[in-house]
Amino acid sequence: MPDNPTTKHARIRSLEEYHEAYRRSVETPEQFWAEVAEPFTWRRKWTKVLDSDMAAGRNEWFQGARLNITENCLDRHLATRANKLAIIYEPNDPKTRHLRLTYRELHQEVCKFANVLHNNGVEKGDRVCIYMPMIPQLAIAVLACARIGAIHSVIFAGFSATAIADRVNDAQATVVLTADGLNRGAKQIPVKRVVDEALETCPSVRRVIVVEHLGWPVQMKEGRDVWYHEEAEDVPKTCPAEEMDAEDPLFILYTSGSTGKPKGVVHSTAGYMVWADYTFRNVFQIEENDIYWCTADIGWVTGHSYLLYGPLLAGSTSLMFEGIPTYPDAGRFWEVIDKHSVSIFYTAPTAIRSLMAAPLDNVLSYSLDSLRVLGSVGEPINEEAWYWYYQHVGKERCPVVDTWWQTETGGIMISAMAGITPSKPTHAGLPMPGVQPVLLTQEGKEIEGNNEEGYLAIKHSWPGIIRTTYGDHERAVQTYFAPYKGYYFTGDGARRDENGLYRIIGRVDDVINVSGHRFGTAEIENAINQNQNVVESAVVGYPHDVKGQGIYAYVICSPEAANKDKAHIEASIIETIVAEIGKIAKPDKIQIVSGLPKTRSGKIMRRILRKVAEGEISSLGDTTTLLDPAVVDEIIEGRK
Ligand code: 6R9
Repeated sequence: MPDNPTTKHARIRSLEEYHEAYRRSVETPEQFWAEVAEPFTWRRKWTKVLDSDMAAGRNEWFQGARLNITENCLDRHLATRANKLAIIYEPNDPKTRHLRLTYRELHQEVCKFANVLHNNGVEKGDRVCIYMPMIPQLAIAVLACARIGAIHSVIFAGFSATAIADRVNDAQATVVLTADGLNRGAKQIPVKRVVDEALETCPSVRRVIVVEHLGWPVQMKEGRDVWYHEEAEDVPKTCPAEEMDAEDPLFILYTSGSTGKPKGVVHSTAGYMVWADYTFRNVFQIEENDIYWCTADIGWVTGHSYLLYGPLLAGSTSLMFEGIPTYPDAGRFWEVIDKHSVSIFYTAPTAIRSLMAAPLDNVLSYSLDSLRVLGSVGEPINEEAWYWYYQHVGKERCPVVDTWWQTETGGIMISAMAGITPSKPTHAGLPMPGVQPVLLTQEGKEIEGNNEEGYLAIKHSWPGIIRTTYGDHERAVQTYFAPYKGYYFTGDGARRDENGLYRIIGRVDDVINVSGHRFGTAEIENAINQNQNVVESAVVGYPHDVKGQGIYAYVICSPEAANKDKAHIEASIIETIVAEIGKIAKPDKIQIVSGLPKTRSGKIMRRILRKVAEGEISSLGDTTTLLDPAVVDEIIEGRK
């Protein structure tokens, strides 16, 4: 048996080992991470493990090191795992054949795609936006960018043309990768057409490479658009990996914050790699023969770290699913698990809740014997969903890991390690080694002891920490590092129980989490305000049975709209939001109001709007400071 480099990686196998690793990671972080990083393939080793100034938002890990992440995801495994499956692709339609790619095949496909990118003028440091369905070419395209040192920015293929244009322009991308169309359940979506519309306002883009998926006719713009399969005809199956600096950006991923404009979260190469790999192997307690399935789309950070990079770095088999949980029926997830003998399953509470609503037979008619570990991510998991997942999917045999983290953290921060550290319903649990969570008062004082609640912040740098927001470092500083000096501020509130386990309560800022997707209330308001009928709007979240949070929009219409039919106005507002952001941001409720509760200084009192949306009208609190307290009565009256 040839020496397998990845078996040397630090792996925690007992609670004692966890405590020991945690202690070392806090007492001697540089030594700890140097040991963890040792077994990767480095072109050159680092000169300094960590150089960090949290207050300035400056975090550099493995300074001076040179590497390429795809050599660690692919080349490194060829000696021992060339014929092992790297990716299993399960298509939207169960009647369509699935596809499997071994590590050798994936390596070749990535090299080919990288050569196509090269031939189309893509160079190290260029930004490439990717708007593609969940098909193997998406994974291949992302890795191909990393192979040649281009910075990938994946845009979830549910975003609208306007949302694509915002992201492409912010990143100043020169190349866009897309497909002719995509399948989502019973629907088919002409993806290329959406890109065409977006690119009308994106002067930086000079090339679009189109992957054929549905075989649909598409319009190809002369001089700009090329078909991938034509470009790939004669390219070599090997491609040397570009040597990158540890801190060279690997990708940009746009995410919503409390301000109107989504920001481009930037992750770097070495730190992200070490973090994605370490957390993946330890949280899921990966074994060589696991078949691992993360249901997230690669358009979100979970897809980046735990569908693509984490599993491939660890040499695992990762399943990639094009479809949705309820197509052709609510048994699809369970059917796929049985079909491919999935042993580790990682999904979002919203998916669990939507499947709980279906008759239990949908899950009971599958054996699910292959399952060993269950994971949850994206939003707090309520107790009912936790137990349903544990009992009916895991058959009370599989530990549930509730993984708390964020786009900005690069990888899992607080979570049980399957079967090793405690897993308690609705609690994420203990921090990963290297993560030092604290609870802060609003004024920024650390709250000591257990059974306490506060603002969740992180005290020390960790390898996967956000490096900057693309093109605007000051914004990163203001958002994450300035609110509480010396800490990374998460925007979440949390509680620490009597045993020191963390429970995430939810956002403490103006971010709402709808089906595990983040939106800024201001972002949705900006979209609504584009509608010609609208003068002003205020958006809040409210508890929703399936989505976790629903979107409730209060809208003031223009005098000209007064005579229009309300249903017509609402439909038109929804249309605007779908065009500005995408279907995923559609409000659940729209209430047309004549005024909004404002303080004398003109600030909207969202607290009141939230209470009304939640139906808690008996506890509105003090409304006497309002400019016009009467609007509150009107809002209560017209409540949806
Ligand atoms: C990975 C991801 C981040 C926000 C985060 C928090 C919420 C994520 C959670 C969770 C409770 C969990 N969140 N995981 N809340 N328990 N296990 O989702 O990243 O899209 O950036 O969202 O999601 O509020 O701040 P992202």
